[in-house]
Amino acid sequence: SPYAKQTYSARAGGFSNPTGVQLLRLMDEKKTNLSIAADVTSKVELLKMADQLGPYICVFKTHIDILSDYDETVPGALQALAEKHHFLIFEDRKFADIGSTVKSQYASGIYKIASWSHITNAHPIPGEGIIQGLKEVGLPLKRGLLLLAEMSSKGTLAKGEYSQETLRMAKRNKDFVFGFIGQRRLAEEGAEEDEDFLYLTPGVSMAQPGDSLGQQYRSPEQVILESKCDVIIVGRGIYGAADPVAKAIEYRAAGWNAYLKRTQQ
Ligand code: 5FU
Repeated sequence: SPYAKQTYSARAGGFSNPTGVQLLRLMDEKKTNLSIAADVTSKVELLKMADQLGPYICVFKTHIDILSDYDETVPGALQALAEKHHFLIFEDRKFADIGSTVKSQYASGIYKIASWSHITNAHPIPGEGIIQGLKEVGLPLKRGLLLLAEMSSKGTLAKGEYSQETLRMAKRNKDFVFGFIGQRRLAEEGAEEDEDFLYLTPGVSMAQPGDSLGQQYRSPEQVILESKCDVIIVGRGIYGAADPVAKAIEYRAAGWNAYLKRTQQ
């Protein structure tokens, strides 16, 4: 891939979505390609994690609907920490319905995701209307969307032609879609990679091969160097450790060194 050899900030010019551009620049400025998957169930723990790990990450990934004590102070508090530590918020909502329904799910309900989350994601399974619907809400707010091209879990159906069509859908919607959740950089069958996207990759651990529920882990080097993805997403490998800050520093260094090697800076 010609893009994988370039620095993040040098690639920013090839992106039209403002959130994608912002993320690429912020990674080089902060020297981090680490995202934390903040899968905790209390708002105090969530905000503590954002404040403690904020200096080391580019993206703070949430599952807001697992909080058992969510209230409307949470988005404002998260946004303030995002400003303080210069990271982007990614609500890993995995929308998967028709365009008309996801519009309401994105803008409304209890969580009003579009109002506070810079990035969200969607399964391409319903077809392109899902992008259209989310775009009508998200683009006026300068938000960005990731499509789930592949998953980290055992037996995933998102592979082969499904992933290829996901790439084509993204190419037709570059104003809003700036990248993928995936396990490797994608190129169209038999063709050189002709358009740049960001690849954010979950299923990263330096300690475990997987969990008991089908999660499969790879190392930061495998993800960034071999598979040429851009951002490592780490959950239990960091917040499950005795000292999460020390672990975040380790993962950040591993991810960043792999990127330096890849770009040979
Ligand atoms: F799209 C995906 C995927 O393919 N695999 C994932 O693991 C998303 N995830 C999320 O990344 C998942 O919902 C968790 O929030 C996180 C991985 O957490 P872990 O603790 O590092 O396994």
